Amino acid sequence: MVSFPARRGDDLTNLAAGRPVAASSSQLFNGAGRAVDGDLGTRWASSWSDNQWLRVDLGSVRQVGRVALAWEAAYARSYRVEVSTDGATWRSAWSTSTGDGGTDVVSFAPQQARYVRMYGLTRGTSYGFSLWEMSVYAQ
Ligand SMILES: [Ca+2]
Repeated sequence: MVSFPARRGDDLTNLAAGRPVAASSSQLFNGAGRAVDGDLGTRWASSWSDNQWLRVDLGSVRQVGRVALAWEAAYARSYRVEVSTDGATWRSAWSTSTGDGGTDVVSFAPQQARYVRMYGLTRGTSYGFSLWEMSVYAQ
């Protein structure tokens, strides 16, 4: 887990809360929307294969500088946090190949983006990728 303490005056609004989401795959009863419903008891889960993603649409281009990912037991070993202004061209804002589950709070140089996605490259278990919640912040 990597964490950066917030400072007084920081905007702590979760830009992903309740926003439209899409995923490369979802399990029945564990749809993509469950990763942004603000409930740490509901989750998104992908099919049981590598290279799966979950994308949130912030609604407009915003400053994005921090993403929190609360992994269920089915975590990602390697994944990227990617951002896009148009949903078509993506750039990596942060990545790891040593993911160990739990909650990852990742910070990076703030950038302008409308879409943010978790791109799971390899799984930590034989199951899929599963997130209780993914939240996005300006900084
Ligand atoms: Ca949830």
